[in-house]
Amino acid sequence: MFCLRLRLSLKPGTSVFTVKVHRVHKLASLHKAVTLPPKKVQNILYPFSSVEPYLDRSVDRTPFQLFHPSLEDLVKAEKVFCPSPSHKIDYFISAERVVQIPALRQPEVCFIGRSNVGKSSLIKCLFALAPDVEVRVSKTPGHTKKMNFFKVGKAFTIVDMPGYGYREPKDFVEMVEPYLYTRTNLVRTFLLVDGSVGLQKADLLALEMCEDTRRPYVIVVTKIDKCNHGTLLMNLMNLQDVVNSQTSSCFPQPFLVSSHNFWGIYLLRCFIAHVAGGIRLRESSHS
Ligand SMILES: Nc1nc2c(ncn2[C@@H]2O[C@H](COP(=O)(O)OP(=O)(O)OP(=O)(O)O)[C@@H](O)[C@H]2O)c(=O)[nH]1
Ligand SMILES: [Mg+2]
Repeated sequence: MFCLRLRLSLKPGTSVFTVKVHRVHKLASLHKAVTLPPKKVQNILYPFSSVEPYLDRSVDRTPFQLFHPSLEDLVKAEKVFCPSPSHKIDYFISAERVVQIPALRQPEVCFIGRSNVGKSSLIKCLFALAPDVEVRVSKTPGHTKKMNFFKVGKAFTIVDMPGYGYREPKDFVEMVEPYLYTRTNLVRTFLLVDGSVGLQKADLLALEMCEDTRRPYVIVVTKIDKCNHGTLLMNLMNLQDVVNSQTSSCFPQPFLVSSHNFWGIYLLRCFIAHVAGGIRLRESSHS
């Protein structure tokens, strides 16, 4: 049911074999996460529950819990992110222009956001059960320069985009906009916003661009481990105001994540597997 914990790759060509060990993070899989104390399990699986008690009674909680799959569904979704010989998870291609990307029949999801918001880290975390997949992360903003495609078996493709804002590629718009507007198999765009700093001017422009495409998109709030509950809630409420008043294609529920401690990763895997991987969830799980 769950992946092997270690994978060894032997590099021939040298007199002594080099053994490369790719460790699977201890929280990569749900079966470890659910052994934590119950409150922690609740917060790691459904991170909104960690800030919900601090919300004013008058605030409607419904939009934050529209997608609330069962543990059984989360386990089902996790299998989609678990590689096997017949279900390989791997880097596919990088491109600077949409015309360079082969047309694919399987659905695609992409991750956009400011440089340094945590796009590559999030994808790496989603792929934590496939530690051989190389997703490059860096402290330096503007690290990802091209659109990087990763295949999840024959189920779907995930695209890691370069960031906008500080140190963005000078042809960012020429690279990303045509993709967002014309890629026919794109089923969801995930717009990442840093939860510790909230919506920035550049994010509002990105939001506008997503609205313009008239395609469904979802907001992911990153780095929730980095700030206190008060700051996170204030940024979250401001975000909800903008979503309510300025958007029509945005899914009303923001997904809260931390790639450093795996909060929200299982829920996001489940949402992606639901919208792109074709898994069927129990009736009550989804909006
Ligand atoms: N505290 C904290 N730091 C994070 C988290 N996710 C990413 N980071 C850090 O943020 C920095 C940028 O992460 P990346 O994943 O490379 O960001 P990116 O959005 O892909 O950046 P570009 O490719 O430059 O656009 C790295 O130092 C990460 O370790 C998180 O959930 N919590
Ligand atoms: Mg990146």
